[in-house]
Amino acid sequence: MNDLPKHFDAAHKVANFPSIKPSVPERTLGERRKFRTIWISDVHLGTKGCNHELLIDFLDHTDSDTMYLVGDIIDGWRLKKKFYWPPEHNDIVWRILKRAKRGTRIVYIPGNHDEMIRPFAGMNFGGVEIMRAAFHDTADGRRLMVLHGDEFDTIMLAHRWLAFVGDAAYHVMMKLNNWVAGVRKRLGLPYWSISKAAKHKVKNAVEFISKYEEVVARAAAERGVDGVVCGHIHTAEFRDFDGVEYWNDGDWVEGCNALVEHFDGTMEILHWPDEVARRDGRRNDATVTVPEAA
Ligand SMILES: [Mn+2]
Repeated sequence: MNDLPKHFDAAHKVANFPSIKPSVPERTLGERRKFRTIWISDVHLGTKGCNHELLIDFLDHTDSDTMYLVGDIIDGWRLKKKFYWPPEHNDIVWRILKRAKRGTRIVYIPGNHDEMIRPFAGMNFGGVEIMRAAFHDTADGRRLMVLHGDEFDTIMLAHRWLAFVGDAAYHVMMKLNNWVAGVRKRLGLPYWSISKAAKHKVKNAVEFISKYEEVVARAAAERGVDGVVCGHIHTAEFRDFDGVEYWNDGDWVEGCNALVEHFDGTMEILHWPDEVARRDGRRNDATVTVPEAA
């Protein structure tokens, strides 16, 4: 109950946008990479698992005509248990609202962790359209169904409590993940996700993911669309099921991925830690070549 004033404080800060300034200032160095569409999901704001540093970096270096927030953006399940909301999480909300203000169409499709926002489907908050699912037409005329994806998660539908147990185990793993990431950072090693590595080694998890992808693609085929974009299972992937495209935009807890559509309709999964490494590499090359040129 002592957490209530803090809840109000966060809501108050968001409501007072844009008079407030983000704690991490927007980086406006260089050109933003422009895309027709960006999809991100499974940000899990309100948890320590959220990699806000990389997400802020992503938001400051990209732009798009349309941006889909494909669910589990805010982790209401975690927030209910323990209120955790560092200033950087406000900064992410601030940047999304700022995008809407600059003219990006923002569509927010709540997931299972932010299901408390689902009843607001059809409403618009500060330029953010809340929808239960969406249909996206690509520049080259493909029609994609966009949804979070928990709808296909039979384990969650049948045994909801199991999902909560899984959620607790998952957060123990995330704590370990953060610790390893911190140590690696201090040693100057690139970001690497322990849970992502573990998930790929666990046979059942791999089988589950594979089955999930097939079920989602089949549902899309039944709807007569060319493909589907979802999130939920924290595994960025593209698969082709007899001409039906399955795209998963990944997450910002483990992989730190975004799905983008270029202006010609080509789609690409961006692995942001790699993009940052490439950018830093180029920057180092530039500082090396300057004295040679002079
Ligand atoms: Mn989910």
